[in-house]
Amino acid sequence: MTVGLDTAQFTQETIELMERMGVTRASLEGGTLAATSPISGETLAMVKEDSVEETSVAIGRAHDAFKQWRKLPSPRRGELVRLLGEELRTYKNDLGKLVSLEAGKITSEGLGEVQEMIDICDFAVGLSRQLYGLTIATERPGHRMMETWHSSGVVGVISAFNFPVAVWSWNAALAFVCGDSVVWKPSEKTPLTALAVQALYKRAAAKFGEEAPAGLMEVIQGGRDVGETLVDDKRVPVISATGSTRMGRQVGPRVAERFGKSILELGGNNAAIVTPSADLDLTLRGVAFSAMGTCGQRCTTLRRLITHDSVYDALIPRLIKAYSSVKIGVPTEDDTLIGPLIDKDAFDNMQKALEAAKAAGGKVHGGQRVLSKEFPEAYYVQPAIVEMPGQVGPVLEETFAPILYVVRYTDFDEAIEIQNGVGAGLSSSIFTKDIGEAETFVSVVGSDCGIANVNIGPSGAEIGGAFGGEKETGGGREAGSDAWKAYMRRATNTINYSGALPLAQGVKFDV
Ligand code: UN1
Repeated sequence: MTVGLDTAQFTQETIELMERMGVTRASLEGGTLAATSPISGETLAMVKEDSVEETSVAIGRAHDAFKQWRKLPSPRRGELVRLLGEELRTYKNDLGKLVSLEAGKITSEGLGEVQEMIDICDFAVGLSRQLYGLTIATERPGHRMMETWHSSGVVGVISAFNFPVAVWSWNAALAFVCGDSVVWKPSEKTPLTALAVQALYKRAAAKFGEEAPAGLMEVIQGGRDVGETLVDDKRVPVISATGSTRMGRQVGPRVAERFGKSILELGGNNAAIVTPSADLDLTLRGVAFSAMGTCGQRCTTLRRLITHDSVYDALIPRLIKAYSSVKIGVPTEDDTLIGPLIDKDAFDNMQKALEAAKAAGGKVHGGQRVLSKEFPEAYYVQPAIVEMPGQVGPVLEETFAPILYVVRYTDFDEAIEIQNGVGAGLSSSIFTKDIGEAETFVSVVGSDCGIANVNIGPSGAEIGGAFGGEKETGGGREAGSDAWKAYMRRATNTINYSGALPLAQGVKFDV
C-alpha cells in the first residue's frame, strides 16, 4: 500500500486521461460542482452545473433530435452504437482508470465496467435488426393483425455513483437503437466519468455523420432540482432511474402522475443460502467477491448469508479469516481488493448499521476505519461480518457498505422464507449440490427476486439477461433479454384487405 499519495500528480493524471478522451480542460475548471476522488478525498475538478432552465432547454434539444432520429432505419441507428462500442474499446484503459479514480473501484472492476458497456453495445447492434413485432391471428376474414414497435421519445436516465457509466450504457445503447434520444443525469458524485462518456459519444457521432442529430445525447449535471426537472417533464415519456428505494419512492409516483413510464432499479438486500451439500471452497470464493467486492457498494452486493447449522462452523470462521486478510487500499495499486467507500456519509451509515446490529445481539468482526492517517479525507474500512441471532434490525435494510450479516437456518423452507423476508427483491443465490434444492430455489415457490442464481453469488450479472428486481427494487428491467420493449411503444394494427366490413365479436351495424 502506498503511504502518502502524490496528490498533485494524481490530479494531473486524471486531467490528462480525460483530455485524451476528448474532454476540454475548460469543462474541468471554474464550475460549482466539486468532483472529488474517494481515494484521497481531494478535489479533482470543478464541473459546471446546469440550471433548471438549461435542463429544460437540453430536454427540448433531445426532443427535437428524437423527431429526426426515429425516422432512420434501426439497423442504421445500430451503426452509431457500433461506433460508440469502438470508441469504448479504444479508450477502455483510460475510462476504466477514470472509473477507479472517481468511484474508487479496483483496476479490474473499473475495466470490467467499461467491458460491460462494450458488451451492451454489441448486444444493441444485433438488436437493431431484431426489434420484432408479432403477427396475430385475426377472427375477421380478409384482415391481418400485427404488432409494431415504435420509438418512444426522450429517455431520461438517472444513474448512481457505483456504476457511473455502465448503467448509462445499458439504457442509452438500447434507447439509441430503439430510436429514442437520451438525457442523462449522472450522480453528483461522479460527474467526470459522465463528461468522458459524453466526449466519447461525440467522437462516435462525428464518425457517424450528420444523421446523428445534435441533442441525441444530452448530459445534465447538478443536484436535485435538475433531476426533478427531468422527472417532471412531459416531453420525457420514459424515466430510467437507478438508486436507492427512497429515491424511487419519489421518482415513481411523480412520473406516474403525468402518465410517463418508469424503469426503476432500486435497492437490493441480497442473500445467499449455504446448504449442507455446498462446496465450501467455491462458496467461500463466491461469497468473498459478492460481499466485499466494490467495497460492498453494488446494488447486487451480498448482504445476508443464510447458513445451514451443519456447515456454519466449517465456513464462518474461514470466512472471517479471509475477511481479515484482504488487501485494502488505493484501488489502482496491484493486488488491492477493497478500495474506499465513496464518502463520509457512507462511512457514517456503515457505523450506524454496525451499532444497530450490536444492539440487536449481533457479534461484529471487522468494520473499523483503516488508513485514516495516510488518507484523513478518505474512508477505507475493514469489511465486516456480523453473526446475527436472526433476521432482525439492520439486516432487514440495505446499507451501502461491506457488511455481511450471517444468520443460521435448520430447515430449507425456513431458509427460503428468510431469503424472501425483506423489502427488496433484486438478487439472490443458493450454494448447493442438491438438485431438488437448486430447482426449488429458482422455481415459483423459491426466491422472489429478479435474479436467482445457483452456485454463484448474487452480484456480477452479465448484460445478456434482463437486469432488475421485484418489490422495493422497483420492478424495472434493463440490459438484455427483451428489456428493449420498455424503451418503445407498442401499436396494434388491423388491416382490412377484404373489400367487406365484417365487425369483430359478430357485431352488426348496417347503415
Ligand atoms: C448496480 O450495482 O447498480 O450485477 C449494478 C452486477 C453488475 C451491475 C450492478 N453487473 O453486479
